[in-house]
Amino acid sequence: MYAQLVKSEGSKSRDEMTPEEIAFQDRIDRNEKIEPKEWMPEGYRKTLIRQIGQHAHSEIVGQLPEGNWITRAPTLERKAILLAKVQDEAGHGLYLYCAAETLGVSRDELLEKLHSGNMKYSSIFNYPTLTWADMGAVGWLVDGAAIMNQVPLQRTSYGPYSRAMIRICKEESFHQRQGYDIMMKMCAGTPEQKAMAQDALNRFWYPALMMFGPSDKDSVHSAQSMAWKIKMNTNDELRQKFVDQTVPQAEYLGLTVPDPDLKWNEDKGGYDFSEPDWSEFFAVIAGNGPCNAERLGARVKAWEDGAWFREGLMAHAAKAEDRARAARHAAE
Ligand code: BYC
Repeated sequence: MYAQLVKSEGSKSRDEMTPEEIAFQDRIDRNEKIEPKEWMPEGYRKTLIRQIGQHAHSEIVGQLPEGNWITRAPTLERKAILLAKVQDEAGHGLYLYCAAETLGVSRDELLEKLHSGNMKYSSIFNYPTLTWADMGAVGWLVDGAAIMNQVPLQRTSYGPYSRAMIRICKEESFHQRQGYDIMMKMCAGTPEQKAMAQDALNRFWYPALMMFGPSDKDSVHSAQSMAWKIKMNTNDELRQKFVDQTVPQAEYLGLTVPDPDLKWNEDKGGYDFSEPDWSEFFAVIAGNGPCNAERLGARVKAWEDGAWFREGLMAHAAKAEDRARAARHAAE
């Protein structure tokens, strides 16, 4: 698959590379990590800023659909767990913004691009969370898909990104398990609770499949990103692994995956399944999903509401700096 992609989309061949680019590619091929101050092709730096930045934004925007349920969690224990999960996501966003900053872009620049609609975040967060069962489905499916994508990224070629992913993946597995635990409780509950769990699966199944990005034939960046080991797998490879892992989990819950064409394929050793509606995916990433305006509006409002605090911090830092300078002069 990788060879096919490289061929069809043509990342640079060795003949087209400069000596510096060849030396860089050789380091990647030897699985050496690239560190911030080292030489890198401009395209590598830009691709990383795009992917890490989008990933950071996804974590921060991803807090919103779940944050919505903190005040309505059914028990004190569920509330504490959900609160911890949503806080973890803020932490993930911050590690990732820091990793992006090592590439020479500031957090403010990245946020400005998010707020002006010039940078994306994961399509999944543009869907509403309508019931408590959605907290189960989000943890089980959305965090499950995120882990499937992020575990290989622990081996990504850029050192700061790879190290951030190691820590994030540890926390993501707790997130996935808490979601599945909610689903188990709902499915062992009343018929109404089980119906809520089924409804949540029905609504989140295809949006979760879309998280892996467009099918390989429509993926613009995969070939070059895989040659640079910024991405370790194609979108379709990870989507297939996710389906193969998740279907038995749905069966264990006694739920039905909303795909009449889902069928085990003995020859390929995996499930055949229906593709998501790609026109819906492209509409969502173009800004026209069910909750795009609400999500972006919430982030812009949070940024504007926090202006007084950022200004206060800067004023405090400037005063502290002035005092330190005066103390240094007095000591001389
Ligand atoms: N949503 O050439 P392609 C999480 C864009 S959430 C929006 O295949 P690439 C979490 C893509 O950016 C998960 N946009 O792109 C869980 C490109 O547009 P641009 C966040 C998408 O980059 C719970 C265009 O489509 N994870 O962690 O090679 C709570 C063509 O696509 C999506 C990451 O970000 C999408 N689903 O592959 C809180 C993981 N898919 O940029 C948080 C790191 C594609 O040219 N990212 N697009 O305008 C990746 O692994 C890759 O960037 C992707 C896409 C697999 C997502």
